[in-house]
Amino acid sequence: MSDNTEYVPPKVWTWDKQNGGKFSSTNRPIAGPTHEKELPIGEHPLQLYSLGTPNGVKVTIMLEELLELGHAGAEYDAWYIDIGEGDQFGSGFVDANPNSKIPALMDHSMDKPTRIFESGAILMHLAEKFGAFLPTDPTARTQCLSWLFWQMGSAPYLGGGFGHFYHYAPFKIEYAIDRFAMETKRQLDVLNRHLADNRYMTGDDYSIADIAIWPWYGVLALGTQYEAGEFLDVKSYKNVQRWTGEIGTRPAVERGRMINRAAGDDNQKMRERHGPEDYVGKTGVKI
Ligand SMILES: N[C@@H](CCC(=O)N[C@@H](CS)C(=O)NCC(=O)O)C(=O)O
Repeated sequence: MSDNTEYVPPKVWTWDKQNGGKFSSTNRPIAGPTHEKELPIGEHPLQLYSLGTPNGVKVTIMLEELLELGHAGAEYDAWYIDIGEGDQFGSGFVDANPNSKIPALMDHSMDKPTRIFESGAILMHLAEKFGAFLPTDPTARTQCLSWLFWQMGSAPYLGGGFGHFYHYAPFKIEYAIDRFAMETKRQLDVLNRHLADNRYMTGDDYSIADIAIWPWYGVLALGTQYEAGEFLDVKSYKNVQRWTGEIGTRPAVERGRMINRAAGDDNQKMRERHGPEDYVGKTGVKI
């Protein structure tokens, strides 16, 4: 292993320089708004402020799944939050999520407009509101919530750990890549073993556990995330591959993945979403 011993941390860390990484122009060590900016509000009760990243896509897949089931009350407006430009630090967004991270949901159908932040909390809120994708049987429910919270705790090692140091960091640090590749592969093996005996994360029924895990680990298994498919040998996780393929072809998943995306093929992305008519002309979309 290469030896990287040049840096000696000072007694007290201070924010006196940018670290040169991809997110260095917006990352900062303090919370709160940097500027005044109200959030737009559309006509539907559910207003989503998000971006087409794995954490954002969890929520758009959930909303599309609810619409697919016929829950008209799940109609929503999805607004584009450009985290590269610092939109998450606008005053309106900070009111919706004091943690300044997408996704944030405002539910205007409650007694008073209510903010929900953290993608896991948003999935639970929607599942309970519409009585869908969260088992009611107490045993199945605990399993579903265990996997949901597993995702919340695990994905930062994949994204903030492996993805950051393998893909985004301005230089490669062998120690960091080894540490997080090891943990990411361990997590893939956790999923692979579980999916050997379970069609979905909670057994026979598709649930918010799958909806939370797929945008991270399913997309990783497709091989494109962080351009790390070969490096992590994702094809060897056969049960994850089977589950990834099955979920990836669900119409709601195909639609949910397009929303709040700015990059890529025009036929497979939309910056904002305000109604089903927005999908007209998009490749492969079934409404
Ligand atoms: N635990 C949060 C994580 C949300 C998160 O990390 N969002 C990222 C994009 S995927 C973000 O908004 N980053 C902006 C920033 O850190 O300034 C959740 O699940 O909602």
